[in-house]
Formats: sequence, structure tokens, C-alpha cells
Amino acid sequence: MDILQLGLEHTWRWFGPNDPISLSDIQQTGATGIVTALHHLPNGAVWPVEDIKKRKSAIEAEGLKWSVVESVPVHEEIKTGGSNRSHYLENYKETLRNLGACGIDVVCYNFMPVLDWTRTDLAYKLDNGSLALRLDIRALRAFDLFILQRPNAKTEYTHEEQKVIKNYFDHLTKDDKVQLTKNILAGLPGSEEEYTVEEFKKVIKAYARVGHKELRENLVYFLKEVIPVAEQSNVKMAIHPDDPPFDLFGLPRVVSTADDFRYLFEQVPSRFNGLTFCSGSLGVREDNDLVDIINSYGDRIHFAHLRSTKREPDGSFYEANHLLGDVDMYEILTALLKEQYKRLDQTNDRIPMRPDHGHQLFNDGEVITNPGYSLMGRMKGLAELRGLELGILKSVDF
Ligand code: DNO
Repeated sequence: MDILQLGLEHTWRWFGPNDPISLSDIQQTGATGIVTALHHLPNGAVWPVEDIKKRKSAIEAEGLKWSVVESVPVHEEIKTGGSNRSHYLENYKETLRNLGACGIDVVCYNFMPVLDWTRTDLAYKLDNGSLALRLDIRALRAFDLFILQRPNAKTEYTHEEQKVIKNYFDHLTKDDKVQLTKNILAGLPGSEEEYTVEEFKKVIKAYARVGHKELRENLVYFLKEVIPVAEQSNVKMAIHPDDPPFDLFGLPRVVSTADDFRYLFEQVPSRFNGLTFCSGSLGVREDNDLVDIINSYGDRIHFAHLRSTKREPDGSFYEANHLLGDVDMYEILTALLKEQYKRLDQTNDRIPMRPDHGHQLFNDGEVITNPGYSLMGRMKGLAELRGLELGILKSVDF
């Protein structure tokens, strides 16, 4: 028997028929599972059974399996507790029933207000010449203070910080500013929404009365409504942590730490209320003990995103090689495999993992892929993770 069969399920994010990386390319990477979503449907719409079936058959025709939906986006009305919340909740439940009826049993989603994951630099050159994604804290703040001109921003940064930010901003060219705005607002893959600065100013107004407490309440409200349906439909819900795991532009974030998870799991104890363990997102905070999170909530991990980040002294970070950076991938994979072994005895499910984001290597830049979703870079990540996993499986006695 192939010993990797005892390990995690190896998956790959595919953006659907328009993705320049085809299903047959993916077959060659070593992945057997596909992570995808019906990106052509607007946020908040019900996913019809026919559309789900069509996508599923296309995947299966290539000998692959649709392992995870990433994501069924949560409509802003649900996050803000707006007057149309119940309409969007009913749609969400219907989508879960439809996915369940088609045998798709893991859904990844997030509860980040307005923006999904955020970076300021999509082509940060590493020492070996490859390109990585980076979040420069000065760029983020310069956008906030001088481009967005958010009224409260000034009160949130110290005098010293404002000097550093101003100096940074003064050195940007006109093109740099356009690029920065695009990087933040034009939506990295997964966010499904794009905004102009003016539109963004409007949508963030909806959060004037939604702070941490209210956002948490709205998330718990969502879970209380949706988890019973997920359970009946046999669909495990896997919330993705905030990326980055701190507030942005005055918008609250409430899924950033182990305490945040604890609260959500106490409020809605069902195992169907689970998480996407994203080592790169959680690893940006030094106070997150990643192995402890796996040991504490292992049975709720329905999906794993594996990548590493390197923190910089001022709070900036960049995406490091999958096995380097601040994330101890050996410890993380060992902990995940320990959980996997328990499951093989009990439920037989395999935890799907995917190499999250990759650097741009070789001719990756010639094919227009979504930022972070290069072919070579992700394939390198997956190959390294598979090698490490094999080594652990052969040497650790679980
Ligand atoms: C980025 C992704 C996120 C993720 C969503 C999940 O590469 O990890 O966009 O898909 O946050 O809902």
C-alpha cells in the first residue's frame, strides 16, 4: 500500500473552467482532490443542483474528486445583520442542502468584513529571484490615511507611526499608488468582490455600528441558523481564519486567535461547526500557538491550508517557502497526522490539505493566474509537503 494513503488528502485549488491550469495539469501535480467554487454565481445566490452536478462531473471525468468547496461566500447582509439577513440565510441553507444532495461534504467560508485576504505587494522579490506576496504595514496604513482618508485613521496611529507612513507615501509614484489601491481593493481570488475607493468608503459605512461584539454576535447567529442544516445535509462547515489576523481599516475581525475559535465552538458545539486550519494566516500572529490549536480542536479541522509566512519587525510579513519562515511545518504536519490517524480508526475521513499560495517561479509569470496561485510555485510547495509527510509517516509512531 502507498503509505501516503494513510496521510492527508492532497488537494489543489482550481478556479473552474476559466482557470489556465487545467484539471489534467493538476493530475500531474500529485493532487487527487479539487477545491473549487461556482465563481460564476453572484454572492448570496442559491447554487442550483444542476450547476453543482455539472461541475462535479467535469472534475470526475478527469479522475479527480471535488473534495472541498472554497468558498460559499457569506453575504455582507449576514455579516452586518442587515434587514435582508434572513433572505440570504435561507439562500445559504439551500445551497448547503444542494451541495449535500450532490455528496459534497466540506464547505470553507470566512467571516471577514468586506475584504477577504489582503496583501499590498504581489511581486515581492526574494533573494533567489522568485516572487512572493507580501503585506507591508506601511503601505496598508498609507492607503488608509492618504488614499482612503478614513476619518478615524489619524486617531489610531501614533505620531511616530504617522511620520513613518507619510515618509513612505511621499516616496510612492503615481503608478505605485494606483497599483497599491488595486492590490487592496480589486479583490484577490476568493473575495469575489471588487471596489473602487468611493465604493469601498460606502460599504465600510455599513460597519459604523458593527464592532467586534456585534460581528461576533452576527457570526454566532449565522452559525445557529446554518449548522443544523449543515448537519442534516452532512456538510462540514470550515471557517477560514482572518488573513491577516487583525483588524483592517477600522473593520473588525473576529476569527484570528485560539480564543476566537474557542468562543465559536462553545456557542455552537456541533462538530459540523469546524475550521479551515490555515497555517499561513494564523502564523502571522506570534501569540498564536499553531500546534496547540491543532491539538485542541483537531476533530473540527475539516480542511488545511499549508504555507508559511515570515514576520518582519514592524508587523509586515511575506509569504516564505512552504517549509521555512515562522511556521514550523514539521510540527504542524505531525500534529495533523496524529489527528488523521485517530480518524482513520473512527470515521475514515481524510483531512483535505492544499498547498496554499506559491511563489512565482521560472515561467510562472507568463501565464496569467490569480495572485498566489501559480503552477510551479504551488507544485513545489505540494512536493515539499508530500516529502515531509512521507518522512513523518515513515518515522513517527502514531
Ligand atoms: C486565499 C484564500 C482565501 C480563502 C477564503 C475562504 O488564498 O485562502 O481567499 O479562500 O478566505 O473563504
